[in-house]
Amino acid sequence: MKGCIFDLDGVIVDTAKYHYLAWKEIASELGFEFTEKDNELLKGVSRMASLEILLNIGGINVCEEEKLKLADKKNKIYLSYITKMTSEEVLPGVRDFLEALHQNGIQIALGSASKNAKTILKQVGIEDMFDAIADGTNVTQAKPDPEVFQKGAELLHLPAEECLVFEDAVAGVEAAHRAGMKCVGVGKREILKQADVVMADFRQVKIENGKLKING
Ligand code: B16
Ligand code: MG
Repeated sequence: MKGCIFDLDGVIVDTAKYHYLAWKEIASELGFEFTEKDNELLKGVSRMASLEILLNIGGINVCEEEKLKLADKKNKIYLSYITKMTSEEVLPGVRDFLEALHQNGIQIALGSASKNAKTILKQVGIEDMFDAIADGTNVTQAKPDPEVFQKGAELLHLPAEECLVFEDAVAGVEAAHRAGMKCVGVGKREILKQADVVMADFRQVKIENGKLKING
């Protein structure tokens, strides 16, 4: 393994709560309730696909122009939250693990659907730890399509079999496998059934003698 590719939301930071607050505000303006359970459906899904799901939940039809306006409005609300994030919001064990990878000469890439990925990494102070960024700005196909992880490997100049993916979403695990990469699920085994190994968080992983050791 020469490279690690990380999903962002749910793996490095918990931005799902900010996506939720922003979509909830949009739903409320449109006159319906959007619950935390509904929000689970949006994890790892692109912004426009998320909006389609939201409108479907509310049983609302709007024209394409209005959809773009709503997505833009949601993003402005979301940005108002993420621009207040602090370095303390990097999830437990992540920073130490990124440093360990760096010390062991293992390359690091991001593989996220978000168009705000760089803003978030910068905001929490870990942007410099990434050798490459594949995100919603340089990838068009959403997970479970493998494009985002293929792009990450390409930017690291590594073949797929040399890369390991860290993902919290079922669609992300599938995307990693379709890219020909092994995948560590971050979260619950009951949900991430297809992952090669599952761990609760990054306090469960270390590097010993150049090899990854996971207490899954
Ligand atoms: P944006 P990930 C995903 O991030 C989120 O899980 C998903 O809820 C969001 O809609 C998507 O990014 C797009 O985000 O509106 O910032 O472009 O898990 O792929 O890192
Ligand atoms: Mg995620």
